Amino acid sequence: MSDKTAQFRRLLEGDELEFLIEAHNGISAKIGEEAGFKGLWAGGLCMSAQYGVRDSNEASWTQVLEMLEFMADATSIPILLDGDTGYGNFNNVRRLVGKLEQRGIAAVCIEDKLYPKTNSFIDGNKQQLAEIDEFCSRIKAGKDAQADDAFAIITRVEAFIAGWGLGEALRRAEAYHEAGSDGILIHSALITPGEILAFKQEWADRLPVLIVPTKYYATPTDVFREAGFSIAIWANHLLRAALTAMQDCAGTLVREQNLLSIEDDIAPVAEIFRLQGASELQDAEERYLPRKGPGARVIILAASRGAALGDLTANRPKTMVEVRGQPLLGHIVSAYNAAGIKNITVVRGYLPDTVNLPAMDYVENPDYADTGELLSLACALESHAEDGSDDGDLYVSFGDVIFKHYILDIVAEPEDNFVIVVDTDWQESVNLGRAADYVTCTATHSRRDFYREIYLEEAGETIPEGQRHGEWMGLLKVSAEGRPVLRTLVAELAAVPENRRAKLHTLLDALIGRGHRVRVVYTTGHWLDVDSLDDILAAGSFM
Ligand code: SPV
Ligand code: MG
Repeated sequence: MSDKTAQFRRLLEGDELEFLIEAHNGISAKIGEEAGFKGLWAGGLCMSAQYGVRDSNEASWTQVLEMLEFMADATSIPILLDGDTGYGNFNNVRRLVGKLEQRGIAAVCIEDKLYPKTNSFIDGNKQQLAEIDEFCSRIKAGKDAQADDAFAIITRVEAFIAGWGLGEALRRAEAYHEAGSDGILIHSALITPGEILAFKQEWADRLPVLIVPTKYYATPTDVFREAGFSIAIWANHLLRAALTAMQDCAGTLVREQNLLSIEDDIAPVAEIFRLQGASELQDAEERYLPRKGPGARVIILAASRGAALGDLTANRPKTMVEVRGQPLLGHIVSAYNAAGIKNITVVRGYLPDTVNLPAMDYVENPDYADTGELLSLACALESHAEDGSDDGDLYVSFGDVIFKHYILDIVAEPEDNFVIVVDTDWQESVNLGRAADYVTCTATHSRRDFYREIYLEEAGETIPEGQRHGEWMGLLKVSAEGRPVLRTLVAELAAVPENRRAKLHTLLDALIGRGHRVRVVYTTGHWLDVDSLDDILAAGSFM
């Protein structure tokens, strides 16, 4: 027995009058639960309306099922589905019951009409009722299909709606009772409760009775309580409240073309996040993505123009040149975001205002035109020094180097204080004729010895061909412990006038010179340094 079916049984069979509130999607279901309701009515009228279609089985039953799953996932109280006619005959009802149980729905209500039905308040007396025997076969098949004994099938008597009177209503209710129904929903379209009270008086307590007081809403609730009804369903009120609010808001915005007069009257965006449970995801990210630590940061060095790209960088720096509809910087940021790293600082220089992607920090290197990467890094580190948050890894990346996401996984793994990624396909860069940061390491790349820990011995553009073990792809990871070391060393190096135009391999060599170990992880390709128009074309197919 699931908890929700048991909860619904208690509402149905308890002595008190209980209430269900209509809900039509995940968020309205959650709102109903938070307000204090002990159960939800997934009404056909409002479920169809939220899809923008009529309550005439225009939405398929599986579309209803999909929405029910979101509602059940969002809440811990039972849901009674308004299952219309059961969407067909006995066979459709059995399948429906099985599927509802699978999706955590506690109960279903089926009404004694024919598929496709229409809403009871639209020409009710023209509506055709099902044959009693045929309807009973739907109930029996549904009851036989349920796996959980506590799952409830409520049967809805439409005799009053169709204008057939009390005798027919009682006759039908009795037949449905015998067929195995767990409760009777007696419906009426009158504005007074006469019909439902008459029914309840005759019916007494043979089965619990549910009502939908949409039309006879003026009736004091104590009248229902005293008559002994089991459940009153407020069947459409959340949707109606939402409609009025949405119409007011939309109308005001069309008229005023300004948000000021509505802002204080509508829920803040933070309320949407709260209802969605955004904070739970943030907690989970901390639990499941611990690797890079909450303080993981990225510095992207993107100050230079990239004059070799000609007109493409006349109005923006290289990092903002688009490849496949997104600037290079956007591709780089996406790779970090995908690894759960969102704290990103970009060092700008050339045309800084054009480097303006959202959700990151910017630092300027005003001397970008005659300084190198080392000085740009110094600018970023100085700005970071102020916030003192060295509690996660630091990644240093170039604004013109794009790479496959997995590169971040391989560089994240080693726990050394300094880790770089080295491409063993370094011959490629010789062919392209561009400057490259070659490296010599403690061992060459070997498939057989892939688990071996390899460290950097030297980095630079002038390492002779015979001593090159690969090309540094420009990615450096520094551990939380290594970050203060890095900051001190970069500040020291940046203060030396000869280092004004220094590239970052100067830093790697200085680290080794001071006795720090720089761990190397090898890769074969899977990154691209965008230096020329040919590279731009290559980048298109690379992404
Ligand atoms: C619904 O809410 O879809 C109902 C109740 O079936 S009524 O609209 O009153 O028919
Ligand atoms: Mg309905």
